Amino acid sequence: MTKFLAKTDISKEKGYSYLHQMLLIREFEETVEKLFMKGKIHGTMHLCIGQEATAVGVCSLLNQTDKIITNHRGHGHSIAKGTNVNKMMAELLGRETGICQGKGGSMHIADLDVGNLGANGIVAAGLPIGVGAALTSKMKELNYVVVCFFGDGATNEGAFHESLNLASIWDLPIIFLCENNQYAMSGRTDEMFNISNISERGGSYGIPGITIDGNDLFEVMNTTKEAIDRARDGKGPTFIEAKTYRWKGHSRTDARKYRTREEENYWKENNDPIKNLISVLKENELISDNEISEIKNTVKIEIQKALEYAENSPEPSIDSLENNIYA
Ligand SMILES: Cc1ncc(C[n+]2csc(CCOP(=O)(O)OP(=O)(O)O)c2C)c(N)n1
Ligand SMILES: [Mg+2]
Repeated sequence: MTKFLAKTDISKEKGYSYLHQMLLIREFEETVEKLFMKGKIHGTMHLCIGQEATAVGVCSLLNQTDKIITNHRGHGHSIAKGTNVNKMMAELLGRETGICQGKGGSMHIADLDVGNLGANGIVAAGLPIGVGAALTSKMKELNYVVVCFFGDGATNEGAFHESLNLASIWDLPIIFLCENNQYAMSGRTDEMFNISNISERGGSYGIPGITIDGNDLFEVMNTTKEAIDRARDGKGPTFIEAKTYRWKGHSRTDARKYRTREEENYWKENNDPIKNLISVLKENELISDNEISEIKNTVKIEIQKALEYAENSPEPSIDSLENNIYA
């Protein structure tokens, strides 16, 4: 799928900032993967390498008071919504300075100060929570919108269907953002669905559904912008299916026997969201090779500093073991 991206009229500063955010996410993910392989991070983790355009495209359009809720593959969404990378790194390394005091780990990163309602390890469980947050916004007239990120696999769960229906009948200010990365663990979407576009499911609930190239930052932004406007105008939810590709295995120890290396390379070479953005910025003379190298160096330093911050932080004390436990 070689893509030709349309000309855009974004400013140089904005282009620079989108690229910075996308490279920051990739550098974060590549770094935590290495740390994981060295045994420095416990539990499991799900990397979003190859899916950076959805996170950045959507979150760059949200205000601080708008909310996101994410799933198990949520590092990129959190970074794009403004969660501090030092605190995220400390969380992954189980340190007291982590965003959840080092007790939550990769699948529980939440940061209410920036409107990040958090990740969730239960597939599709974020959707009803997002619907609840959107209902609060409507009932209390808080005027924030909610974006709920989830995967293709989540759309075969009951919670997905219940959530879309409720959001629709109540005209809630929510955007359902499905990152269709072609796989749910080892299950290919073409084996798990008898429809070619999951967005068709929106129609069953009276919700506009649209399928887009999730690796094209500008397509993500244009579509999300319309959905946000609809939500803010009280016109209810939108269901966006962003087609993308999960570059890495599902989680830590996945040998990826269910797909070929050729398929992976095809996506990396032909539809890498970062390469796509760079080509648009260059086509429009909004960035030079020197500036790209400068951003790459900056993100390396930022993530290196995050790692130093985490490694120099203490582990949670035994005394804090029972803090924040409610049941
Ligand atoms: C209710 C539930 N069922 C199964 C699992 C195990 N599980 C974790 S992630 C995952 C696949 C999810 O696929 P998708 O929603 O497409 O997200 P992706 O991993 O591709 O980002 C499964 C089955 C779970 N965590 N929760
Ligand atoms: Mg998936």
